[in-house]
Amino acid sequence: MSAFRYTHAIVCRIPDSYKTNALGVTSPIDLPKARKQHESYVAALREIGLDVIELPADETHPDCVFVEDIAVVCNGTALLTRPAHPSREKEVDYMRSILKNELELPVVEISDKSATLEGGDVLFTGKEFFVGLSGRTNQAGACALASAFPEFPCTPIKVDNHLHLKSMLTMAGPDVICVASAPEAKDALKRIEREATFRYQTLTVPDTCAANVVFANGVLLHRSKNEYPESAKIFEEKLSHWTLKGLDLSEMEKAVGCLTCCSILIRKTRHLKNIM
Ligand code: CIR
Repeated sequence: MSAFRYTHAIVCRIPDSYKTNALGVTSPIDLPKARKQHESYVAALREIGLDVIELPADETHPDCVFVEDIAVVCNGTALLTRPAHPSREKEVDYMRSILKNELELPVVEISDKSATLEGGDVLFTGKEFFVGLSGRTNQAGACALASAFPEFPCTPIKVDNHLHLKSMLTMAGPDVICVASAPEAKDALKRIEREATFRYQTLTVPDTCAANVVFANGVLLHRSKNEYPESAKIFEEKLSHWTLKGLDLSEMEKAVGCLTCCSILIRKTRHLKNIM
């Protein structure tokens, strides 16, 4: 359980350039609505007791709201990633200063210039890492993750037809993987189950975007009943032992974003490394 206890979150406000220049936009973004949805997301993080660090909107980086991709923070260490897309490469510069100066975390950087790694491909179960090999993360990136966190097993998982591994599956509680019912998601889950060091229960939801949830401090943030009624019903039926909070995120989804992508969750303790 301690793996899903957090003290801080980093989020980033949405720039105007998000509407016109975010990557992978599928339909026109309603910017005021996007900002409202983001405000509700941030409020939900505050409600669960997190100290939220809100970075200012960065007009030069249209995708800056998707902070998850820029750093992986686990067990008292922050790993700065190497985003695959040139328009996102420099997002690490500001993040580096926040992690070092504001959060005073030890920051690890990836020296291998051939490596690409984005946080959306990094699934931490509390006991081990699975890292998606996708269009955004390569083998060298997966190796960099493994060497930054040598205390945990780290297994690469091939990602088909999706931006990231966590576009299809995420943790919905300790030892519970929430997975979409789509064939590629089921294939990714099979690969995970075959290679895993530990055993997990699974919860399947019909809507792929709804399989991306945030579990923190005993609260499950999931996509709202309004957006994905069938999946929301499953959360209500199967996970009623947690506090559930449904959120709208349609305007982030239009740029291939999801719930986990909008924050980096951090547990800060006085110790450099935690005993998990
Ligand atoms: C991108 O293509 O980089 C953004 N438009 C979406 C990033 C979503 N990130 C995530 O799922 N972790």
